[in-house]
Amino acid sequence: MTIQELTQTLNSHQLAYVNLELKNPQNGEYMLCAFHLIPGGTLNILQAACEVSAESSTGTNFLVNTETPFSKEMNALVYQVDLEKSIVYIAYPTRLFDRNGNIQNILTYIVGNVLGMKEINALKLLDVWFPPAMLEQYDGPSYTIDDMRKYLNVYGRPILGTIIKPKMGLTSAEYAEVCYDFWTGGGDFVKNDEPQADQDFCPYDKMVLHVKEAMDKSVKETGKKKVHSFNVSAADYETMIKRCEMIKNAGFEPGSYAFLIDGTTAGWMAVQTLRRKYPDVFIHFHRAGHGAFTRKENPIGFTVLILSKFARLAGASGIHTGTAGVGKMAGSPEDDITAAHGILYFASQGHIFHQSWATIPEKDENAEGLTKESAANHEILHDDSWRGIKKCCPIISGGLNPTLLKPFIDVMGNTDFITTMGAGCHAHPKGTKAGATALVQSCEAYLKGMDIHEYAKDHVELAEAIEFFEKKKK
Ligand code: CAP
Ligand code: MG
Repeated sequence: MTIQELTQTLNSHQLAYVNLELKNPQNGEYMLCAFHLIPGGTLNILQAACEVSAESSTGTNFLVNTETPFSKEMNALVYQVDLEKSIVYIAYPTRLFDRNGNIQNILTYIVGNVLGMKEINALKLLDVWFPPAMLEQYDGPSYTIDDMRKYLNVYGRPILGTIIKPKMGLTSAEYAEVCYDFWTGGGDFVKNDEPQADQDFCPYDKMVLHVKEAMDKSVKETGKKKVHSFNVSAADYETMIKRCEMIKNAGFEPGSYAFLIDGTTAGWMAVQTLRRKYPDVFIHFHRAGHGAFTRKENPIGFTVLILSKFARLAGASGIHTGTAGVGKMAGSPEDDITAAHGILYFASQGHIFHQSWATIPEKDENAEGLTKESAANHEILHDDSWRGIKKCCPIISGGLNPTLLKPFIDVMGNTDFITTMGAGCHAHPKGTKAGATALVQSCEAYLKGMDIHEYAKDHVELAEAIEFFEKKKK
C-alpha cells in the first residue's frame, strides 16, 4: 500500500495524531523522534504509528469527549514514514514536557507505555533531535573531560583508568591498596565498580578514607595528580547526598574525585540531582542494565545513541558508550561510535538526525570552524553569546586490555575519552602495578606510532601483557 492508501485506513482517533504535510518539523517547536516500528495485531504501520503517537503524547486508545482545542495542539504528530525501512518519524511539541528541564518526564512519554502496547511487535527509538529551545532549557554537562584534563595535566591521549577488581569482596584497606598500585603504576583514574555501595566488609566511610590515603601516597610518589570516581548511587536521596558530602569533606582536592551514578537503576532524577547540586564535579554515568533496551537483538527499546544523547542533555560529564565490538560487551562500531561521537562533538550525525548542540547567532558565522579547531571548544560556547551544551565524554570500558587500546582508538577516530580497564589491568601476570604500566606503555606506543610488539621489546610490562592477553584470546 502507498502512504496515501494507508492514510485512507485511519480512523478519526488516529487522524488526530498524524500530519504528513507538517511544514518544517525542525521549526523549533518540536522534539523529533525516529522509531523503527513493526505493527502488531491487525494494524498497518501508519495506524500503529498513530497509536504510538497518541499514547506517547496526549491520547489513549479512543478519542475522548474531554479533549479541548488546546489539548489537541499538544498532540504528537506522525510527520513522515519510511515504508521501506519501517521507520516512523514523530514530532513532539516541546510544551508537552516539564518546563524544569526534566529528562525523566520526556522518557516517560517516548519510551514509556508505548513499549508495552499490543499495537506494536517492534518499537525501537533510534534517534532524537533536540530543537534550540531545549538546548536552552536543559542543563547539559558542567564539569567536563576538558576540566579533568586540566586537573590531571593530561592532553592528547585518553585518560587511562581502571575499575578495581574483584568487582566486590575486598575490604576497604585492600580496595585502596589496589588503587595505590594502579596509580603508582602510572594510571590516572580509578572508578568504583557499579555495585559498590556500603557493604559490611567494605564500609563506605572507611573506603573513602583509605582511598584518600592511597591517593595522597601515590600523588606524592609519582608527582602526578590522580582521580577517583566514587559510586554514590544509593537507596534514597539523603543517603546519596550523604555519600557525596562524605567524599567532599574527606579532604580531596576539587577535581580529584568524581561522582559515579548507576543511571539506569538509580534513575534520571539521581543523575540530574547530582548535576544540579555538584556542578563542579565530574558526573560519571554508569549504564549497567542498559542492555535490556539497547541490544541490537532487542526489537523493543532504544539505542545507545538515545541513552547517550539524553545523558548529555541531563548533564552527565561522561557516560559509558561501549567498546564497538573490541571488548567483551555486545555493541557494534555503528552503534557505539555513533553514540560516542554524538555526545562528544559540537555537531554530529546520528543514526537519523544531524544534531548541533548549540544555536549559533548569524553574527558568529565562523563559529563552527572555531569550535572545530579548539579542543576546549565548549569554553567558547560557554563564555560566548551562544547557549551551548558542553561535551559529554565517552567512557570506554568492558573487556579491554593494553593490547586493545589502539584497535579501539582506530575505530573511535580520536583519543578524547576515558578508558577503564578492569581485568585488563588486574589480570596482568605481574599484578596491578605492572598492568597499569603496561596500559601506559601501550598508550606511549600509540602516541609514537609504534606497534606494541615493537615497543614491548624494551618495555617488559607491556611484553608480559601481550604474552598473557594475546594467548588468552586464542
Ligand atoms: C568493566 C566493568 C564495567 C563495564 C560496563 C564490568 O570491567 O567494570 O562495568 O565496562 O560495560 O563490570 O564489566 P572489565 P559498559 O574491564 O573487567 O571488563 O562500559 O559497556 O557499560
Ligand atoms: Mg563494572
